[in-house]
Amino acid sequence: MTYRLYYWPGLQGRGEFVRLALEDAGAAYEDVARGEGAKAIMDMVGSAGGRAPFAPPFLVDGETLISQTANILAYLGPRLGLAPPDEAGRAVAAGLQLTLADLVAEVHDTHHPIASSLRYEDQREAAKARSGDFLARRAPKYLGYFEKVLTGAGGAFMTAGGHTYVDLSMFQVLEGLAYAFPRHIGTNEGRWPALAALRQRVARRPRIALYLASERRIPFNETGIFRHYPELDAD
Ligand SMILES: N[C@@H](CCC(=O)N[C@@H](CS)C(=O)NCC(=O)O)C(=O)O
Repeated sequence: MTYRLYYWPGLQGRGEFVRLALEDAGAAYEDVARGEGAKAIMDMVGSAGGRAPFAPPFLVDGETLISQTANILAYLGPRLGLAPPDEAGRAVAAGLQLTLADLVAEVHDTHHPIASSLRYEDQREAAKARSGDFLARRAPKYLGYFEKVLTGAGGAFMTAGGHTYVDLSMFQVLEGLAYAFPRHIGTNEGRWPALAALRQRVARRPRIALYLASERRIPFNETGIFRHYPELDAD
């Protein structure tokens, strides 16, 4: 069965968390809107009636339509061999993924603190204030937390017992932060050595390394969640 992933074409965005899981597992999937355009998303939403998702990403698996990034990963994890084997472990993984989703939402708000519907240029001053607080307080709080989780789980994986979709998402967040805030991450990454090692470990996974070097990996850009605006970066 080929999974059908629906996400805006041209950006990594939240769709990337799902792509990384599918790629790491070597799963057959179609990145529908990259082939058919964004209209495919609208068409699917329009035809789904009461099952319509609020926003992409969403995944279609046969007759099943699943929305919300963390929920998609909770669904895919066991099917792709990327989840803890027991229910309690899967609940822990889901909690971590939802915490990553909270962080991702805060990253989005560094460049769009007032409204998603406004251009960045129209909220630049507020974005500077928001980014300053994010880098001074929120990013270290989240990263310090994930470092503690990682070391508490043995240092190699985010959940005890092995590699899961949470490791892939953690990798993506670290990559994204390094893209968006290179000065800040460059100055501070020594504070989170276990996370730095996880980032390298995931990048070296054979299917991930191939994916990252392929055209399927859309480069980070200023339409995604992790955007590089030099004026928002700080030591
Ligand atoms: N909590 C949702 C957020 C989904 C979301 O915000 N999707 C964005 C693209 S990354 C979108 O298209 N939003 C449209 C909207 O909120 O109106 C998730 O994690 O999947």
